[in-house]
Amino acid sequence: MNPQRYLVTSALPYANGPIHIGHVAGAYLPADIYVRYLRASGREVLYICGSDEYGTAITETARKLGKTALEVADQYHAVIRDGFAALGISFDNFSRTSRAVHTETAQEFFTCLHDKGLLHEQSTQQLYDPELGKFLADRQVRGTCYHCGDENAAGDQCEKCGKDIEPLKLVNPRSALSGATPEPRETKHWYFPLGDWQPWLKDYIGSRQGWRPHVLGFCESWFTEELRSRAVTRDLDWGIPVPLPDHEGKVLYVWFDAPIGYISSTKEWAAQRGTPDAWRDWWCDKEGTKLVHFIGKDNIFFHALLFPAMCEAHGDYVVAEDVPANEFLNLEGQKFSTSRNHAVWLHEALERWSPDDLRYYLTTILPENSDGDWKWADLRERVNGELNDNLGNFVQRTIKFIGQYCDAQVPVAGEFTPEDQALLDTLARLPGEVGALIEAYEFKRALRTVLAATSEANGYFQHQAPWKLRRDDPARCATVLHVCAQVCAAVSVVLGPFLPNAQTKLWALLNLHGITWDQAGASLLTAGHPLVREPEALFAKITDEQVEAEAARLTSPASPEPQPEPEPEPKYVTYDGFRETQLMTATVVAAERIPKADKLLKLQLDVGGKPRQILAGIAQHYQPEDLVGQTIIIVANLEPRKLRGEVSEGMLLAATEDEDVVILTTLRPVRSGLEVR
Ligand code: B3M
Ligand code: ZN
Repeated sequence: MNPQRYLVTSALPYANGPIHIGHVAGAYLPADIYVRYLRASGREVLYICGSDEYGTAITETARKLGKTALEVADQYHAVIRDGFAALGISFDNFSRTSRAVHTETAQEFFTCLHDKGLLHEQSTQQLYDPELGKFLADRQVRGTCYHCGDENAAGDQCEKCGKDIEPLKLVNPRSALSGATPEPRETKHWYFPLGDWQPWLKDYIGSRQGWRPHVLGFCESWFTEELRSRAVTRDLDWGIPVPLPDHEGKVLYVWFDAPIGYISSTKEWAAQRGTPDAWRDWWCDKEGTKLVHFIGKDNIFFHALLFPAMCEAHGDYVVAEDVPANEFLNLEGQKFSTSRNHAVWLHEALERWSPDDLRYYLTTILPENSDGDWKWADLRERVNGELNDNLGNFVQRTIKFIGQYCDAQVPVAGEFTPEDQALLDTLARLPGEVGALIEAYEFKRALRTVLAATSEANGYFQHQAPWKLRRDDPARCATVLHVCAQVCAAVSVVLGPFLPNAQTKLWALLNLHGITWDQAGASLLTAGHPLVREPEALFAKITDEQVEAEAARLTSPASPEPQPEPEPEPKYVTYDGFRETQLMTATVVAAERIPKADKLLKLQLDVGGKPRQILAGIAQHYQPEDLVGQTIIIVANLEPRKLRGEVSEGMLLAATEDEDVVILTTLRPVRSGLEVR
């Protein structure tokens, strides 16, 4: 396809909470790199997003926080929008599905399918809360899972065993809203018969080029059975009203209206710039528009199957050329978890980190074809080693050198040696190579290619040693610096999509601006071009303390937002399991501090006549002499461990609160070696 214009979308985030860097890695940063590159190469691009404000996730949050759904959406729409702006995600428009333009667009879409006879109405049984007098959404029902027996399964999915749930089959169902026992009642809904579109979908997906294997595999797995009809309406009070008479209390299903949000956000953009019809150029020119949806892998079904089929059924709209879904990002080896505060919230991270550091590290670990893992220590290593020591250092030393010894002007080049030429050839290839990788959605490799060029350039600088040439062969020195300056210029262009702030800074140092992608391979700086004399560093190094503070944050109980906490599950040990732990009384015979270990005390114990040594982290709470003669309780069959070169054969029991530690003892003196149970 040789498109006239690129219409790029990122999944509309649910406005029921802040977004974390896992979301950013999935649907936003890759799309932003893509559109920034397209714009730099002179393509016509529109980058569309907005917040997804309907659905039971929002009403649930609102209920728990005692707010209205719109209040919740207002709050998080702003948090999310500002976070994206601070990270430099360059949407052309960021709308909201609660706006009138979206209501109209989604209702028009529904009416079109309805009037063409492409939806059918069906009666079904649904659980009804008799106390509240309303139908319950699947996730507003809880009960016992008929797969695994867990008593707290939600009506759409069991969190315990992960299996899908049909709410009517739940054992002992209860309303999550009122606690009442819901009863099945008949209700009518409109269905989109996805199965009718299956042959078309197979052709559609079969004829696309270059889709990621995991996306194709996912779609093919859906085709092994007939696609079932999907209800596109719901009995809820928060959503877009079904635009038909006699349908009070019914709204459009959130996954029906949300992708239409891409269209309504484009309409809003067109109206805001005073060309209200311009949205049609993007959505209705099927030959000229290349539509690309950036999403996380959990949204593949909706973007690769449901929405294309909906658009095809509607008839007026372009369908996606590609859906480069990303896999998931983990955090320090574990899944992101809102309830455990195991997350890095975008708006918070931006208070402590530069957008470029976040963007750089995130790009190096994008989960393009397999899951990725965010590790703070890894971020430090990459930012320090790659951004600072490789890229930043090269730019800095080149501009500084020219500032000091060439009066801050790009020097005149003599004849190029094969080494010069090799590096200039790398530069000439750079925009083409990086651009091709970006167009193939290989953002990680694209960024690596940029860094490989600066790494080559660092080697060149080191090997040519301009600081020696300056005295021995000034003309040669000038040529080398000329080449190095060209490296800085070329890099400043290809770096832009990844690190827009660094690009702005670097352009200021180089006294350049507005260079397009295609110009980047040629020589961008002529002899005599003025540079900044004393360049400021492009990046700053990250300290161990910064990384440690992040690690501490992850384990700290303070949750950044009033996230509703799920009830903690009791963790039972079996009776026998407990009996395996041998607790015993012991008498402290001697105690001493351990040199260089300011927390540990070494205790010599008597346990039923047998000597035993344990180490305990209590040195800041007890004087050794106060412990001698005391009866304490120990775990007697704990695997021996070596701490600070000393063996510890067990552990004493103590109650802890914050910093305080109180050793457990017995109400009256007893002999040592007694079993405690
Ligand atoms: N809000 C789900 C999500 O954020 C959903 C995406 C809508 S895209 C049209 O994962
Ligand atoms: Zn289950």
